[in-house]
Amino acid sequence: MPMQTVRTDPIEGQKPGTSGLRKKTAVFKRPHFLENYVQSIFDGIGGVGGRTLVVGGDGRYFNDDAIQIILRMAAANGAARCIVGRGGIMSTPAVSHLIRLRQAHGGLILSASHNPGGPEADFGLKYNGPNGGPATEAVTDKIYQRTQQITIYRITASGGVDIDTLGLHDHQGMEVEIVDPVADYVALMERLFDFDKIAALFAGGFTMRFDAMHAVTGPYARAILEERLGAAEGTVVNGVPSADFGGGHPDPNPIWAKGLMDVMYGAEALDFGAASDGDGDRNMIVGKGCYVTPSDSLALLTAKAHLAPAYKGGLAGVARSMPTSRAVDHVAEKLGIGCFETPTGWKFFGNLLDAGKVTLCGEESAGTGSDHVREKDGLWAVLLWLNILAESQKSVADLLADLWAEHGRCYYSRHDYEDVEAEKAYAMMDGLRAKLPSLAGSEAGKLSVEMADEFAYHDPVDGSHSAGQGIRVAFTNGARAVFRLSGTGTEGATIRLYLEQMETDPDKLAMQPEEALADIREAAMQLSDLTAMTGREAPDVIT
Ligand code: VG1
Ligand code: CO
Repeated sequence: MPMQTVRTDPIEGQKPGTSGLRKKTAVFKRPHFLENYVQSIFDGIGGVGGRTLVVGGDGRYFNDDAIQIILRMAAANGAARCIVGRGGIMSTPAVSHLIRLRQAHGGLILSASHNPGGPEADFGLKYNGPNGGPATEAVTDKIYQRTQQITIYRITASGGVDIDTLGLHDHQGMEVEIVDPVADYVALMERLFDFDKIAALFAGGFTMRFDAMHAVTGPYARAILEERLGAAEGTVVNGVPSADFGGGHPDPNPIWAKGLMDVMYGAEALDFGAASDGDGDRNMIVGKGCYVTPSDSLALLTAKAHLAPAYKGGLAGVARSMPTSRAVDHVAEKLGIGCFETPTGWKFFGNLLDAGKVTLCGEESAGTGSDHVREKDGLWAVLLWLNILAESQKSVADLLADLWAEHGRCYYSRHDYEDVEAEKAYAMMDGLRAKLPSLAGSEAGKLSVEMADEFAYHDPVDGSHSAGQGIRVAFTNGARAVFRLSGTGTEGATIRLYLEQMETDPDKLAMQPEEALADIREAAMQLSDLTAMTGREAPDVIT
């Protein structure tokens, strides 16, 4: 078999503890860079000989070329089969589902998620394991070790695979199966939700817009919302995956999905709006004149999931990432189910889902999901919302008002300070860390600190320990501030400051979030000395 073993040098690998590797596209295109990382993944997971892998990406620039390299390397490393989405397209949740459905050994997802794409922007690659979820800490550590030691990689000498034609192909002894990336996913959604009820909602004149942000969910959303559920043609906008996402950030939040926000807050507002990110695992939900924070969305879905067939028997428990607001905690308590607080990132949810301890999970960054796959799932969240809207016959605003009346309202906002000089960001975090032991009982602005610590997680399923997962400061009035550094950026450091204020006074449930969060913001700025430490007066992005 024509095969090459190429000598190479170690690469700047993924940071330990992160899932996947994100870099500037130009870095990924450097000679041997992608190859080194792919070989490190193959070595880190104990080889791919005789195994089946799922491969797909979000369609960003370099997707096609990268898939060809991965297929040639999988063949040279002795893989039995690669299952590839037609045209190289597959959303992250669809990959997760296919790994499980086909009992594959794992999957490679080509995406930098919500980061922009194109020759000047970002590219990424992540490995998901046999349960369909992001690689565990132990596996990512092994992959990282390999990136530091690698000396050779294996690749077939030449030839490409036609990834646009459905069916079985051969690539130098390895089977390449090209599948419709949408079909199996649609079948799964159909099993979870009451499609007839949702179709009846649309037939009754319910209007919506789904903004696919020129990313991977376009084909999925068209197939489900327009073709299957009968939503009006044109419901899905920006529905064709483009190599640079139309020049934008495929990040479903009020800043980057401003067009959708303008419609939903305008004179011609529709009943429901939603958006998804680059690789289809995130969601944004907005009602008529009513943006739903991801933390509130998780709380509402937890309260109402029983209205959808898949969850009618109730939930085993819920989990949220630490910076996600505590809104869901109150719902879980009333329901009498477990509520877990995990570090940021989906891999921690995987263990809880596998162990049957939780059914729903969510993050403040607009990721929500359930035990149907081992990833967050943007369209799934949209469909669960639609199922709840169809069953309850209430508007988004009414559902939220009910939630707040019953459980209180957790005002919430995330402030991102992007591309901060890394040393300055670390120094600010170090400064806060040093203060932690003496904070409880002290005053900050108008507030008093109740508790302050650096979050560490002990995994109740596999016993692993993850330290240094963000600094949290809780105040006596129900406010909380969390500081952490992003693990997904490709330039400098991004400081994320998460602010929340629980409010149960019925007269204070309709404030502007900025107003409700003014005191906690002031306290957080004072405690961290952020402006003096970083030179930043204001955040770059507020969501
Ligand atoms: C961000 C989000 C986090 C999410 C991660 C991956 O991480 O805050 O909640 O799990 O992206 O999401 P960070 O470290 O930059 O805060 V995705 O949609 O990129 O797979
Ligand atoms: Co994503």
